[in-house]
Amino acid sequence: GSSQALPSSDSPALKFKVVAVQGRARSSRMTLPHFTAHTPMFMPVGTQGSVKGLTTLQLEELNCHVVLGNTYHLENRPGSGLVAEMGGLHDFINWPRGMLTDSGGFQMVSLLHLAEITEEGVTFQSPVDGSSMLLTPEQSIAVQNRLGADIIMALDDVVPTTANDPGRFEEATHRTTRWIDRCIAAHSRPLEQNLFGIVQGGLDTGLRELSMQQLVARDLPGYAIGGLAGGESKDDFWRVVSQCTAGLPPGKPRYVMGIGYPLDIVVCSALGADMYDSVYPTRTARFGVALVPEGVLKLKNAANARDFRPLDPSCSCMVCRRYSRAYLHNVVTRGISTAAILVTYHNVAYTQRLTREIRTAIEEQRFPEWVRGYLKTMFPKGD
Ligand code: PRF
Ligand code: ZN
Repeated sequence: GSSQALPSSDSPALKFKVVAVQGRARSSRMTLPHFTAHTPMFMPVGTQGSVKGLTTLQLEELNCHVVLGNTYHLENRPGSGLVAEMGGLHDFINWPRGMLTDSGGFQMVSLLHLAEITEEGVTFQSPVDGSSMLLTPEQSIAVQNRLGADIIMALDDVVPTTANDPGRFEEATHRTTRWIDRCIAAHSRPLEQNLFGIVQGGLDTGLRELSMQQLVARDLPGYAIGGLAGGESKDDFWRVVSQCTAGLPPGKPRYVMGIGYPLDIVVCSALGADMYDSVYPTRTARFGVALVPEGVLKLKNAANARDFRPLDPSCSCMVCRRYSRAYLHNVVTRGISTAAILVTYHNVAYTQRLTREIRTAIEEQRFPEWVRGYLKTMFPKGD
């Protein structure tokens, strides 16, 4: 309600100000060195330094506030040394707004077959030439300091939630805490870059609580909730997000890593989360799948061949204003490279509109009604 004081924080390189609260959901402004982002926000992923299918001019046109890069991939090619010589990631890719780099922690899971984890760090076998790269907390931060993103992520020990090994989750939780201290000590640009800690602990309430307490005690500019979106049940996922958003400081940004399904963005925002990233909207576009208010539209389906409507009649993006489903079906099924570009453009427009609507609904104190409308469109039969 309007009577309660709105939470905020003032870190050297990040000012966070909640501007409206409804229930546990909040809308906020996050001032970073390169841009003031509005949250809840979705950050498209440009693992290698560019969002596949989109130019940075298009990302600006789509009003994206922050894009993601990845330490492990960028260090492999072209290398943080070269990026630093080019003036840092912002200048290298010519993106004037916010950037966030992930630490490489997640690649322990996504590239598990190439990774070996010890107390020292993670050793990756290069998929390019077979050589090995040791990514320690110190190395990850040094690379991220050279890349120069507004937000950099701690190296965490990530265990897939589907692993059936309580001992391993406990080890990873404590190691993530030991590594955050090595990350903090290694961070050489705290006045220009914000180091976020990542809560781990799998699906265990006690481990999550411990991880949170230890990170919050370090008084970082922001916190991420890691280790989710890896195949756990929705009930487990929502329970852990709910526990973490309730336990993290109200005046600091909360980032749920790896979240990109529109429904998850809505639910996590209702639980008080602020930031999301995922390859889902852009990757699914390259498979010819468009995000629409009713769910997804598979452009390969023959039913689209004679459908003259736009992808989403309620979307005002460049693609929906200019092209029909019939045309998009044609370019998708024939594998024309424009297809991926057009569907990616729409899907990013969709996620940006979704988060903008969430923010506006919270600011206008009609978020519950907005959620009901959203669910009614996506699940018309009430299932
Ligand atoms: N840690 C890091 N990056 C991530 C995750 C994580 O836990 C996830 C969630 N599984 C996505 N990206 N460093
Ligand atoms: Zn559109």
